[in-house]
Amino acid sequence: MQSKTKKLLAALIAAGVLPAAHAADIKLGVAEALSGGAAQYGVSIRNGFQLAADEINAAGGINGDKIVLVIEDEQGKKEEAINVFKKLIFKDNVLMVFGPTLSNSAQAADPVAQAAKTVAFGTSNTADGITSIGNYVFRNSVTEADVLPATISTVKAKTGLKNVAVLYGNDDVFTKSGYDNFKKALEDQKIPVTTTETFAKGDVDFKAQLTKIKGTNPDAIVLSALLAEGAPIMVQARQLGLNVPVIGGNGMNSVKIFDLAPGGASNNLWIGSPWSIENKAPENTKFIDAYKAKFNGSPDQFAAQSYDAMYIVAQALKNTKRTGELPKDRAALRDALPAVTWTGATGPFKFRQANDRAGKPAGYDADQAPIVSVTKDGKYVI
Ligand code: 1QQ
Repeated sequence: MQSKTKKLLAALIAAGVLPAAHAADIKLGVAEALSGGAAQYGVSIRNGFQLAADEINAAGGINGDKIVLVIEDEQGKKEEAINVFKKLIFKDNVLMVFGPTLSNSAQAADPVAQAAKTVAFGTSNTADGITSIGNYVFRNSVTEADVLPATISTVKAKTGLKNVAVLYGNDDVFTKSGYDNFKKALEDQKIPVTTTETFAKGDVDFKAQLTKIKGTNPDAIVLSALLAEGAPIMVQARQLGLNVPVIGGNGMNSVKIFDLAPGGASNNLWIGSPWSIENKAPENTKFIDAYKAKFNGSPDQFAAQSYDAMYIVAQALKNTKRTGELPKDRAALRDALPAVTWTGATGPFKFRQANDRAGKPAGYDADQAPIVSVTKDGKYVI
């Protein structure tokens, strides 16, 4: 194109006369919780996507085509996740959808994408059964089933714990699945449970459960919670003098815990994750530096996973021929994804085929091993 014409086009786009998108732009949907309690995760996730998409575009995009993100707030609610998935898939005609933030929402919204033969790619869904929804469902988040046995065995080896009390949210797909997997890991590793207590989403006072737990004198508390409830649980446990290790799942793995449970209340929290801010691998250092420069704060596991997920999809897109026919292009992306391998902020990554309930091949899980760390004075220490 002549540079005069280019300048004119740019001026028309800047003035809003012409839309910025052109035929070759690649529209990807992002459906995350940007408001409500789950925004503790969703905002980091969105940041990770934006950072990676900007980097990919600055480096020439996908064989010259730009990635354009269509970002929607699903509020951490399953009904909203369904609405947003429908908008992105049927109105915005995105090539695929990233999200939603919570497994609770994914279980409700992913069937919409599966039925529309559009990839739903979760970067933070860790409950059992998500990828059994179908062959268009992918995730790079390491499941509770993979993380919790390693977390328990590490804490057992390092602290010599003999028994634990269990506390979990019984009305959320993720916290319930975390409980199921904790229970199984504790049985497998022959660790007795002194008591099992529950709470519900939105609860703010956990003193009754924690007092009961304290009465059983456990060596540690196993906690399956999201931050909105998990952080006040840690604060109230420490107030009651329960200073034993707390063993959490993916929901407790965020630097936000240091603000939400201040003054040492967050100390002695054990979690497992493939990602650590202390990992000095060059891919991770580059990610952490770029994130800090762009967002003026430290990244967490959730930002690292969405950042890597964007690069994983970019690799698949580089290996597919887009025709402009949406159903064909959506199917081609799905078919290209399983073979992608990528070394990013979370280290080397590949997919592992998951099965549906009848044992038939369905979607794809992350094939990555967790590293266990413990919080100490505002840091995760390995
Ligand atoms: C899930 C989770 C949460 C911690 C997401 C942020 O792992 O809901 O599956």
